[in-house]
Amino acid sequence: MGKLVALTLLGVGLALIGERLLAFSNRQRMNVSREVEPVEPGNCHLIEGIETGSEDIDILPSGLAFISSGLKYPGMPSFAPDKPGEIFLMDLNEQNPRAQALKITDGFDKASFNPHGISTFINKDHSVYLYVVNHPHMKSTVEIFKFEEQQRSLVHLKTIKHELLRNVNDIVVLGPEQFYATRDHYFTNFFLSLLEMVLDLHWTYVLFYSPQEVKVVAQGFSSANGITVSLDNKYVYVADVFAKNIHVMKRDDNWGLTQQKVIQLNTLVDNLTVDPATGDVLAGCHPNAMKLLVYNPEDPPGSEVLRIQNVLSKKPRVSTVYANNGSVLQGSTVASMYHEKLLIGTIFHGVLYCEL
Ligand SMILES: *[C@@H]1O[C@H](CO)[C@@H](O)[C@H](O)[C@H]1NC(C)=O
Ligand SMILES: *[C@@H]1O[C@H](CO)[C@@H](O)[C@H](O)[C@H]1NC(C)=O
Ligand SMILES: CC(=O)N[C@H]1CO[C@H](CO)[C@@H](O)[C@@H]1O
Ligand SMILES: [Ca+2]
Ligand SMILES: [Ca+2]
Repeated sequence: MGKLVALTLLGVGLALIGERLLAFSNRQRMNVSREVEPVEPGNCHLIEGIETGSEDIDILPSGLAFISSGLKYPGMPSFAPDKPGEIFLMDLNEQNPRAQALKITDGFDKASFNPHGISTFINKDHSVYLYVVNHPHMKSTVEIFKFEEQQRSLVHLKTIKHELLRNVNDIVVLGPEQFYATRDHYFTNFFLSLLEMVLDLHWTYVLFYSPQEVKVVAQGFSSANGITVSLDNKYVYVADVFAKNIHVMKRDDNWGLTQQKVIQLNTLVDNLTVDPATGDVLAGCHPNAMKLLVYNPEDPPGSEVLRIQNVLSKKPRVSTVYANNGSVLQGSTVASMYHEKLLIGTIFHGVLYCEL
């Protein structure tokens, strides 16, 4: 009898998985058939020297931009699977900004460097720290570097590991060794994580980390991805890529987060940044995620950047800043502004520079 029940349950389970697999493609959760209407703001060109991804970008108030490049991520294409990742620097004050790879000082395992989300933090004494989500051997750590501007180098200070810091996508640093991080899938095993995606389990979360305390502060995301804070540091914005939305959450004194609202979009939202001039949220998006999962150079994944104005109001306004079918830029993940200059990053392709 026990076996019969188990078999029945297994059958029901398999049927359920089949149904969800069908639903997955049918309901166009991945926006399978979506075509992209091109939108180009002003003058744009690809930056020379970055050809293997620019997954995350963070720009300092001074106009220096950090770009994380060379991500190797299960299920995603990579144009240089054997090349370690790098952090590039661009000075957006220059007439013709160029990208330069930052030297990383000895004592850090550069061969397995696999940088993902990044976040800068400026200390009271004006020192600049770069926090980098790293996936050495497909694990997740957070690396803390001190940025030496004169030497154009990164000095490795510390590796943070924690039981809850798994499958980390992005971080936003708010104090010395104090940050929020997103976990973008629950299972570490690739097959189980695919199953998780198909079943849409909503088991991912946002974590708060400090040396004293580590805790889950928001959960129930389909796939929590980009994370950033408002200019006044009072609100945290979290992109749920498969749910195609942005969660606006209010911070409390104990680093807890309370959801204020969800801004629903029609596209898969990846990384978020805030325009320092206006407070608007800029979202790097995947207009057609299936083209990312099944990569075809003849019909590559496109790129899309949205601007969300009046995020906290009843009616936030969403407009398209950039859109391309992949002929110029493939698989955008992030957009970051400095004055009238815009950088758009990608998972595995180039980085686009635009003067608006
Ligand atoms: C893309 O996804 C959204 C939300 O799921 C849906 O409303 C829209 O119809 C889809 N568009 C296409 C062209 O698949
Ligand atoms: C993308 O758009 C360009 C022009 O905007 C067009 O020439 C090209 O055929 C399009 N590519 C695909 C794959 O649709
Ligand atoms: C910094 C950051 O969150 N980057 C992410 C941008 O989106 C891509 C695609 O999901 C992620 O892989 C990156 O981690
Ligand atoms: Ca980031
Ligand atoms: Ca991301």
